Amino acid sequence: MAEEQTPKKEEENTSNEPPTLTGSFVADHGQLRIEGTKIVDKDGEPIQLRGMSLFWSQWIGKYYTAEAVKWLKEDWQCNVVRAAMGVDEGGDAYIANPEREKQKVFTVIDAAIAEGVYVIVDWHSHHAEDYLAEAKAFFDEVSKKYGDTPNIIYEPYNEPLDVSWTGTLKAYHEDVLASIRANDPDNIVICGTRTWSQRVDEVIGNKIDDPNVAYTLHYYAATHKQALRDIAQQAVDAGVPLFVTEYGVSEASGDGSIDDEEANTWWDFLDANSIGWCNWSIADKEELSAALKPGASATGGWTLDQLTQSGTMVRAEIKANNPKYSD
Ligand code: IDC
Repeated sequence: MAEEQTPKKEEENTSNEPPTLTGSFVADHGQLRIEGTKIVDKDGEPIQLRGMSLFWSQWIGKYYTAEAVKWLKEDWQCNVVRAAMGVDEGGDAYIANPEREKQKVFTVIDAAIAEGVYVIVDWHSHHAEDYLAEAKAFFDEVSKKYGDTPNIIYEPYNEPLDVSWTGTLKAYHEDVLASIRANDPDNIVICGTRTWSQRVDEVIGNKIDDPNVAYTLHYYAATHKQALRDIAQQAVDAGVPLFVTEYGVSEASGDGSIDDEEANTWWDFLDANSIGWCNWSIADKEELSAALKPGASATGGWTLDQLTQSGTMVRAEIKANNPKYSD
């Protein structure tokens, strides 16, 4: 499997290249919903989204541009992007500067709609239960503004720490979900679980009562391996729909080392279960999980030598699997 999945170099990839489609991915697939453990499109066909997560908006917000999203769709063939809006970290994120951070997210959403790709709106916090009122107001506004487009996917809590699902997290998600559902009856909401969104098994028998809720599984391939896949498989087997809104091919620190073999084992696992994903991250920070080398332009147009090892691997994986649409 891993061999088959290794994408060919671009210049060699001529005869097997899938045809270039016209229109856009969202024009073709439209309103998404959850059926069983899978995300299906407007025709009930399972679809697997693959794309990129942007970095914490307050720290590397420069890639929250229409041009970067356009490049990710055209050159990388992403069919989903994730806006990771920093909430509380560092003292200068959404809580301190709501208008500024919100506008970055709106820019990305507008671009995703224009490009016909799906967009995950992520409340990027490790302490979201401390900001429930702010989360409700934010998701109320986003769902009022964009809830009638099929592009939007909501992620109300990036990564809870050691917080109980039954005691705290489920209620948090239900509260935010109610704000969303008042405006948007059907778009998918993806909920985080305990221990950096790894304990999807704790949802078994205790799912949120809404047909279009999925649960986030986060992994970093050089740290999290078969034991975490076993947890994920257990959840899927028990009927819990999963989406990997964030993963890295590096260690969980976002740096350290890259594990190419585990990265491929994870991709095979996700493909086998039709689980969509976004990779961490579109950033030009000097760390191994960053896709771009320092100084890469805020408006896309990245040459292959401006991509890091991770960026090169992930772009190839996306291009080998996602359909290509013309400009
Ligand atoms: C990391 C960044 C790193 C930054 C750190 C701050 O890569 O540069 O210093 O955040 O906390 C996650 C988080 C994500 C992390 C990433 C890598 O969702 O915010 O980004 N990671 O550590 N969960 C597991 C790993």
